[in-house]
Amino acid sequence: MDAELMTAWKGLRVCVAGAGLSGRAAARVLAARGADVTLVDARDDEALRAEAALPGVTTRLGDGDTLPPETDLVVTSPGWRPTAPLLETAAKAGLEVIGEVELAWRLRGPDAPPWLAVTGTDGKTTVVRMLAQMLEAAGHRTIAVGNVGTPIVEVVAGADGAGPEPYDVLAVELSSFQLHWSSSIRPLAATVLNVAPDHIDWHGSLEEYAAAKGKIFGPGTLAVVNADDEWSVRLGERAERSVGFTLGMPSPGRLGVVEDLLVDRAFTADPVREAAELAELSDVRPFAPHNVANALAAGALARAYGVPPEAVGEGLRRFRPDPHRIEHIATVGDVDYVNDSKATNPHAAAASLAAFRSIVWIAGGLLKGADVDELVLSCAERLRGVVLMGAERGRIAEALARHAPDVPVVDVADTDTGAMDRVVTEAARLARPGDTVLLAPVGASFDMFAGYPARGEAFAASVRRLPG
Ligand code: UMA
Repeated sequence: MDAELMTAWKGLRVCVAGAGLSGRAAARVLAARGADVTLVDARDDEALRAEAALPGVTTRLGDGDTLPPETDLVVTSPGWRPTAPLLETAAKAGLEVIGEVELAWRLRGPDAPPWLAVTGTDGKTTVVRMLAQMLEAAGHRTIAVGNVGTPIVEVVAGADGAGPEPYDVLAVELSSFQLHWSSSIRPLAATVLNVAPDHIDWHGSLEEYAAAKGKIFGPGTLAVVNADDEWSVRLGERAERSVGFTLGMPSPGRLGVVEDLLVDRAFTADPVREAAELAELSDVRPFAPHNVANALAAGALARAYGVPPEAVGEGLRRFRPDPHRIEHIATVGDVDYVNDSKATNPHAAAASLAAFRSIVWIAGGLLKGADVDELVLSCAERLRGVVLMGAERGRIAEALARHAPDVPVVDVADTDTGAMDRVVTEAARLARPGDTVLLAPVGASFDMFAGYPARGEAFAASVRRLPG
């Protein structure tokens, strides 16, 4: 590790806001560099006290609002809104506020691996995981990090002096929150997969949300643009260099689909005359149009790093989709039960609803400020019925009353542990042979569950309890 980098943080008084995954990783790394770290969280309970007890770190739990006196720098967790009192106090005092991703970038040494970065409303986690498989298939040492679950600062700092750098390249998932708090990152190549309304309550408007995503294109970054998504194109226009991907026939400079093949006309020696075959459409799992776009985005980033076409295809075949994403649970009485608990915004739910012909739709949860009218309009004709659950189900009910007044709607107000059983029983009652009962909630799960995986598991368990 660079001596200058090791000393730059010594004695610096840093307030780390948030003692979750991201904050604890930042605090640990900063303390190891000799910074004077205070880790702050509004929460205070035994579990957090145990998790936040880190060597060389002062913790202050139970007060997330007050900025510790004599702070030089604030490193915030992604979930903290810019309007949080502590962050507003810091901003008023002229202090710099950065996120853990920005911190990771600043901690990179001269031999640090480059970043291939992914953001977008939907598909981010799938794309970094596909990308990691493609890179590995080409023999590169890599890991999927960031919003996918492993704080990037942990990985970047892991290389500190001790032994050789363990990775050649990182597949980095970045959320709009993380990008909001980043200012100097320069991925080698990066993509904005798509932008649709989500997290509006955090960012204030769709424009602000999109602008945060656009920060992924640092100076010199090769922008990988989704030619079929208006926002992705618009944000890519600001980048110095770009290539595109599309579900249609690719023109030179793009990856796309020709008959049943995924092809590359951007990274070949002569994109005007030459196309490279990357994979077959049937290599994309689960097979749905939006997932073909994901595969093309991952392929473009891999190709930008020099992965050969065959390894892109091999990586795609090795990729195993996560549960809770258009996951087929069971067929009961000729009705398919599908779990897409991960569909936590209208854009993701629309992609999911577009994949089935006749649907009993299970929806509800926390809508995060999103509007659902357009979504309901787009699927109204294919709805056999709807079962609503969770905190903001009333808003979905209103949209259904406006745009699909003839579709039967069952409202389940329960929030106890048996609620999902009642939801699934009602859905089974509405379904006819050949239908799909689809959990594509639109809303986040935290009103009733610990997260979308817990909601998906509850759904799967209830389906398995159905008679027959
Ligand atoms: N807190 C306060 N005051 C506040 C807000 C939060 O004290 O005003 C505290 C909470 O009590 C909690 C901590 O801050 O203890 C939470 O921090 P956080 O919500 O930022 O979550 P982390 O555990 O640090 O996890 C974060 C990401 N979470 C969010 O962006 C909300 C994780 O993404 C990510 O995997 C992790 O860092 C590692 O990089 C999760 C996520 O939901 C999966 N992401 C959103 C998404 O994908 O839609 C963006």
